Amino acid sequence: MKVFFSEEHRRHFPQAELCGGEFVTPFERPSRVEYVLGRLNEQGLTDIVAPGPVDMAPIRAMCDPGYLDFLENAWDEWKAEGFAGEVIAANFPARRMQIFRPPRNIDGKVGYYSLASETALTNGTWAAALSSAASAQAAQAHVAAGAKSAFALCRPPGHHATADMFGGYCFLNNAALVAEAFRRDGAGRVAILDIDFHHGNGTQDIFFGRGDVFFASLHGAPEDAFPYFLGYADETGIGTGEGANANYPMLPGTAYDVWSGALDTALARIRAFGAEALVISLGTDAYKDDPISFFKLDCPDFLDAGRRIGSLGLPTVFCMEGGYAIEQVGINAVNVLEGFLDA
Ligand code: 6XA
Ligand code: ZN
Repeated sequence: MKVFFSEEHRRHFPQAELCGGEFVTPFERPSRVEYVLGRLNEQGLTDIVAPGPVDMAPIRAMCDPGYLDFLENAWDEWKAEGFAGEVIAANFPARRMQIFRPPRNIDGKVGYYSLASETALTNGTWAAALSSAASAQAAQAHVAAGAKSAFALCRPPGHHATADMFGGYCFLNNAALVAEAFRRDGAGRVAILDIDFHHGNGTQDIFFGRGDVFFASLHGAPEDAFPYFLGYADETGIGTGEGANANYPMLPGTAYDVWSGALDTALARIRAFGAEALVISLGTDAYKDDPISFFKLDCPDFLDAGRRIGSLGLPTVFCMEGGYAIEQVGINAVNVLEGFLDA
């Protein structure tokens, strides 16, 4: 399996994450990918290449122009305002406020264009987000050209990003870009399966009204887990998208016996949907020792999950999402890939 990866990810390395009322070193940090690269090499998955330049047209087609302009210029505007720290949202359009009027001031704009305040934006964030999207685009192009699968080692991740909001460490929705690219390349129906611990609210939001892209997510129940305000089982799609969204929220302490049941149900739905291509949002934070999650999957479970995904026999692009148990992020991510290849 070919791997697409850009060193440009290093340009996104905020010093601060707001967590539990403190500023901590972000869980989503550059060293995560070193562990994945190390494990890929250890296991002989050594065909690792840098993507070509990002293709902006699909990003512009997916995202709100004001949002892209914000991402590109936020750092400069923040500095011009005289703020000393990193770009962090502190003000949000809440219930019964003007939720569709972007303010002029950057302090207001950052809240308008975000869904949470843990994620800081820095000088190199835009470049890193574009390089992450470029890896996803290159992986998709590789599979569209005939390869059976590819791994986009994306950083920063993407599944929380909507067409007009960042948050949950995500800026551009890589998995959604891959799904749209498959559609453009002629796949009539595409499925996205999100196995990250957190609900893929961004991906769901982008395709909620669409019947051609099926979205399924296995995640911590929204009553208990970030992003808290989306991811319930009764969110099934709207309009022509009705029936093309499937959420599998699960409770604290969920282990592989229950999780794999949800996986099998999601895979059966994808098969029944008639997907011609598959995108996997590959987070490994369902792992038992993940510092910010509450599922109980163990390393071999990721291998088995990969096998089950591989049994669909679909052209597949894996996009890296979360996973913060730093020593195991590589083992678990690569286990999914090896299981898939083994199926
Ligand atoms: C913020 C938690 C963000 C989780 C981001 C993530 N308190 N998403 O891993 O998959
Ligand atoms: Zn996650």
